[in-house]
This record gives sequence, C-alpha cells and structure tokens, in this order.
Amino acid sequence: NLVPIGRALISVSDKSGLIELSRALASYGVELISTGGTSNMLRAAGLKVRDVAEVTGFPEMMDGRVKTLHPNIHGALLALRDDDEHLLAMAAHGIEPIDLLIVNLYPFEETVAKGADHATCIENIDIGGPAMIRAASKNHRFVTVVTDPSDYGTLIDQLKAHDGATSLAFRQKLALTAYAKTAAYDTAVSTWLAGEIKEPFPRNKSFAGTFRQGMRYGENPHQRAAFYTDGSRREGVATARQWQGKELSYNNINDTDAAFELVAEFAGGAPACAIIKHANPCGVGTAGSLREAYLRAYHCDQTSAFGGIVALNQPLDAETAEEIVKIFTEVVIAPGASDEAKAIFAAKKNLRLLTTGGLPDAKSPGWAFKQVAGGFLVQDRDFAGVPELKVVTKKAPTEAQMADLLFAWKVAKHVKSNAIVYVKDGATVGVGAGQMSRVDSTRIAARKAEDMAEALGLAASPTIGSVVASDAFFPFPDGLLTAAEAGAVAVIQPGGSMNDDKVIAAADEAGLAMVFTGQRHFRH
Ligand code: 93A
Repeated sequence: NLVPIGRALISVSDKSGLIELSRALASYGVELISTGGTSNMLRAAGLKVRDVAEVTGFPEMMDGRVKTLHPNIHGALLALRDDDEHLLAMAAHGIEPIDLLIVNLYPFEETVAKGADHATCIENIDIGGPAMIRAASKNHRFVTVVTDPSDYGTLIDQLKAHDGATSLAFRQKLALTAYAKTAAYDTAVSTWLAGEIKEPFPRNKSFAGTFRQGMRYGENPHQRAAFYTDGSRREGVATARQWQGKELSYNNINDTDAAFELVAEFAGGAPACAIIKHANPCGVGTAGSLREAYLRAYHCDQTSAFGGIVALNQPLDAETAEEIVKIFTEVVIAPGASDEAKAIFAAKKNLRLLTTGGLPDAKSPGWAFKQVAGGFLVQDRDFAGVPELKVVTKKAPTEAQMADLLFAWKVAKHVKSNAIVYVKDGATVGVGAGQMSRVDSTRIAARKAEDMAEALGLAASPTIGSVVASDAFFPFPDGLLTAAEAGAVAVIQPGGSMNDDKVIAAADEAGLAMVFTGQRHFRH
C-alpha cells in the first residue's frame, strides 16, 4: 500500500512553510507543478517548478477563477493507477499522474471576518481548490492530499520513513481531514450567504443536546423518556439545584418549566407566584409579600392547585413556606430559599424544592420545538415583551386597570390557546385554557371565578370589575360580550380581526375600555 510520490501539485493561499516543504519534496526528486502566486514564490526561492498553465495548455484566466479546472489536472488526480482503461485514457490524452496535492483554500472566513464587501467575499470562494481536494481525496488509494500546513511535517516524516512514498493509512487520514475541511468551507459560505440575503431561518443550523438523565418514564408510564440539556445554561429546571424530594418526573419537569418561565415575566417586580397544573397556570398572584402572592395565586383555583407546581420570582421565605406546606404540592421552584424555609420543607419528604440562583431573562432568545410526523418544527421561543398598546375604545383604562391589563397579558402568554384570563388587583381570578372556541374559554374562565367566589365565600363573582386578556383577537363580538356579561370592565387583546370595527363598537356599547397589543401569543 506504499505509493511513491513522483509529481506534486502545490496551490496554496497560506504560504507558510511552503519553501521548506518544497525543498524537501525536491530533495526526493518530486516534480513540482504550481499555480500563479505559489509558482512565483517557489521560483524566487530558486526551486524548479512547472506552471499549471503549461500542464493545462490554458492560461490562468478570469481573474484566476479558472486555473486548475482542467482534465489534465483532474484526470491526473482521479485516474486509477491499476485500471487499464484509466491508464489508456491518460496515455491517449497526454495526462501525467499527480501523486501529491498540497492545497489550502482562499481565506473565505477571514475575508468575511475582516468585513470585506460582498464582491470581495464572493471572489474568495475557492472553487478549483475544493474540486482538486475532493478529487484527490476520492482517489486516496493512490493520491496523497495535504490541506493544512500543520501536516507538512508529518508528510516529510512519511517520505523519510518510506523512502519517498506514503502509506495507505496516512492517505486515508488525510482524505478524511480533507473532506471535513471542504464541508466546513461550504458551510461557512452558506452561512455567510444566508446572512447576506437575510434568510429568515438558518438552513444549516443543527440542534444537538447533551444527555442529562434517563427518567423512569415519560408523559405516561409506557413511554420511555430522558432529559437533555441544550447548552444554553438558561436558569430553570435544567440548571436548578434540588434540595429534597424524589427525582422529578417528565411531567414535573414540563410543568416546573412552565411555572418558572411564567414568573420570569415578573422579574424585578413585586413578589409573584404562579401555580401550574398540566402546563397551564391555575393561579397567578402578585402582592406586597411573597406569602400574600402565593395565597392570591392559590385562591384563584384551590381545587386545581392541589398537587400543583409552585414557582416564585423571589427566594422562598419561611412564612411563604408555612403556607405552601398546608396542601400537597409537587414542586416548588424559586431563585433561592432561606434556611428556615428549607427547614419547614424538610418535614414534607415528598415535596421537591428547586433553587436556581436567579430568574431567566424572559426576553432572551432561544429555540422551541414541536414534534410532528416525520419531523419537528423549530421556532423562536416566544420572547416578545409587552408591545406598545393602543386604546381603541372611547373609554381608556384607568391606571389601575392598565396595570391589571398588562399583568393579564403576561399571564395569557403562558396559557394554552384559546386563552382567556380575568385579573383583578394583580391576581388572576379566572383562567380559561386550551379550548377550541374562544367563547368557551371566556365562559370557563368566568365560571372558575364563580367557583372561586363560592370557595372563598365572596358576595359576588370576582370578575365583576375585573379586566380580561385574550391571547388572540376576538373574531366576533360574542366572546367579548361574554366577558362583559361576567362583569369585566377592560380588555386587552391583539386586535387585527376583520371584524375589529364590530368588536370595538360592541365594547363601546358595553362601556368597556379596550387596548390592542398588535401581537398575538398563541401557545399550543
Ligand atoms: O479561483 S479558483 O477557484 N479557480 C481555480 O481553478 C483554482 N485552482 C486553485 N481558485 C483556485 N485555486 C486556489 O488558488 C487554491 O485553492 C489556492 O488557495 C490558491 C492559490 O493561488 P496562487 O498559487 O495563485 O496563490
């Protein structure tokens, strides 16, 4: 499997180590062929070299775009040395075999990095170089291809060890390095071009995760499952420290994530708490204290909160811990926890406590995935903040109503569509989630508020005087009117329906204040 080197083609942009290498090759009696700039440098160093133009019978042309793209070069690299037909073809066309190819490519990435203009970047896309590299690599049974100056030393060692020849193992290794190089080169070009034309989504993006842990089962006991991290280190269930309790299940992780991402919307604000069941919030509250925020979230839907997941936007304190342990809760996640709070939880062996050290930035980018038959969908995570609001009704919301509208909007973003969220004084009082009809979500949310009134012994439904958020526009006035009937006085929704005029007129007639966000928050 040793192949002696008789003839070499050298065409390099990075000319480091070139002279030493060429001298060594010449000392083994290797004939050198070379392209313009490389030839000039070799000749200046006193080496004997043949120009590619002499081999091809064509001058280098079109600003060097066509130098080595010729059968006399590619036939010389690709011909099988043990195939009679190939040998006959070489003889018939005067093609002399090339046994060694030394090529490194136009510095495309460096040119882009320097901020060169479009035309310069285009000129730095090497065509002839990769073509030769791929040809020589394909024929590595006979041809040696060196694509990196750092391999020059090893090449010389090979020639020394094998008396001017190279081993098959060496040629194989060089060939696989070479293909990796041309692949990376084309990826760089494609990435650059995507940026140039402002392609909306990177085509060659690859998504990889790192196995973190296997799980007992998935969403159901008959489904296998594992947890992978994505390398983003985003604060949350993947980075959290677990202080006590059993290992988290698949559903726990999913719900804990939903809960923490929701409270992350309230970073830097008043104490906030979200309680999650089946990936939907059954209550979200803000208040002057964390304990009060928890109670307000809990009171929204006490029935559903049982066995729920609690997320806090501030470190867990003792008085909040005292409240939480009064009912069965699966997981509590918070940026931190006081020693007293930990001590209170310690008595509840099954309750998991997770701390993260901080809240993730709700506005930071990231990817969201959804599996479909035969593939998966990728989109930006919904990192949109609250956009500019437009009052569309005769009545404008009061300052207090506006604060509640913004609160409701942040919560609605985290409720499965169709989402309807009633809010009063910084806490949800009714959440309608995951319905196929927006009117149904509106009704369900209002009914939940009545249940809340009954559970707490309130004189009237807390929807009276509340505000309401809808994750997408009301296509007809009916959903809006259902909310008005329930007692809502202000509405926040994206707007953008063909029937906006009718919906606005209905709001005016019902005496509602309404704002449009111009942005939708579907979540499925
Ligand atoms: O413009 S090219 O794509 N057309 C070619 O036919 C060709 N052949 C070799 N670029 C081509 N090359 C590249 O020229 C090599 O990959 C190398 O990077 C460079 C060496 O040019 P010079 O010897 O003139 O400095």
